[in-house]
Amino acid sequence: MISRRNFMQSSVALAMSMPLATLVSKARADGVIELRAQKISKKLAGESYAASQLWLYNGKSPGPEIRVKQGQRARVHFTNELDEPTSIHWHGIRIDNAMDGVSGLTQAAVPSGGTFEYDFVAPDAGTFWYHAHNNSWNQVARGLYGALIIEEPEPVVDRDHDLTLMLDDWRLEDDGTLHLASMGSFMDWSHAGRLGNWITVNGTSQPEFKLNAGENYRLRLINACNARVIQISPAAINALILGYDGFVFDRPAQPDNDTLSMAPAQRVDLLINQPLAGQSELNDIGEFALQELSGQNPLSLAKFSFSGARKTRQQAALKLTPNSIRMPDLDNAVNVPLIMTGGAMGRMGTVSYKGKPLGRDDVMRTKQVWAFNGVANLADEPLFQVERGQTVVIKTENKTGWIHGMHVHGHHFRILSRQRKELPSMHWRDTFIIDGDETVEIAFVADNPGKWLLHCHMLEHAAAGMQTWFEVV
Ligand SMILES: [Cu+2]
Repeated sequence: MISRRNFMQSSVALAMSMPLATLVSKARADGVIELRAQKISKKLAGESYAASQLWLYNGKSPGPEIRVKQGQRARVHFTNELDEPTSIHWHGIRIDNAMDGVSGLTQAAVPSGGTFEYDFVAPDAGTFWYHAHNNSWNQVARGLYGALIIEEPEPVVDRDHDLTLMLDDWRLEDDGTLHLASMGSFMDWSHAGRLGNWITVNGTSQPEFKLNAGENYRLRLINACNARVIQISPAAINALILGYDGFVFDRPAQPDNDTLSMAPAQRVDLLINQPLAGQSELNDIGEFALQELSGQNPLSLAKFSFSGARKTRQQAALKLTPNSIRMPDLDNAVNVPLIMTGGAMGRMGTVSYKGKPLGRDDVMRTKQVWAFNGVANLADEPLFQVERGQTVVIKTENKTGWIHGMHVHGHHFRILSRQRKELPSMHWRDTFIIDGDETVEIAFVADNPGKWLLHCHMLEHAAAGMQTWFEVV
């Protein structure tokens, strides 16, 4: 379905003039950034299609890109103009707990008409994002997200060469409107989550980026999909990898595999540098498409064309400065087992939900079909509680038949082992992929006090039971 739609769309999309980049937020004179969650009518699929009723920050899809220098204060005055409560989570930031934006855990949801002052300092530079964190499965699907870029004191590339690509898949009706009838469907919650049939990059379909040949560009890819694991091939576009989940490496790296998977909420920073077509033995393409490879047919996400005089790659050295973060002390770790169960064709065993056993008859009513360690959704007790500075190893065993993307709030971790696929364990992440029947171990220093969520970032899975929390005291 998706390939047909986006294929059909290509002729429409290319005829339109489209913004190439995300809109960057402008702070007020006092340095405060205004964000408003608003109900907006917007044409997602092109001018010849009907408009969708979306929920967007400042009326834009994606919301304004927020840029703050590393170590500097970010102040956001948030106003909720929706008809229901909401909150904002700053994804991947090792943030002050009170600012993490998880309604029901770190703050009360902001009521309709209410405001909230988000005020935090981001210790790490990199590619992050913000999104609604109350009924996220619904609010994010309707468009409540934007990029959050924490700038290095010394930028890796200048602003003209620093491109954000927020990727999202929307589920649209044939007339181009958001498919509302399937919002919250039990089918999605118990299977792969809400998958869309219409892919946008920075709110438009297949934008084209016109770049200078032979110069370094940083592409910040952010997967804002509710549930789709996006697959790309950095090698196919001669891209190097600069970092994952906001944390850059110490130098650009060759991709490990032909395809690179990005779970919902994961980010990948790429470096591209393309000589002119026919002018270099290195590569003979003057343009290429970044393709999404998870479906039956490759889909063009965005097109890049190169012009200018440079016949070879510019040799300007890139200076990458990795974020400073404490290494886990594996010899003195607290070990936490996390068993994932449930989902379609799976078993949950005996499950408790809100402190009571979940009977068979309750499943359809509560839509709780997934569990961590036999508990669906948040319980009164945390999964674990540790003292600040303690190294934690979480061994996650996925006993469901489904792939998941697990996100730890407030901390970055290292992946220690992965049974079936190689992942570069030497990199920091805030979200990890786990296949069906796979076991993944992660380790981190729990050095950020507060109550932190640990959940599947396939937002329907989280709503249907796949979330828990831990406490650092
Ligand atoms: Cu999941």
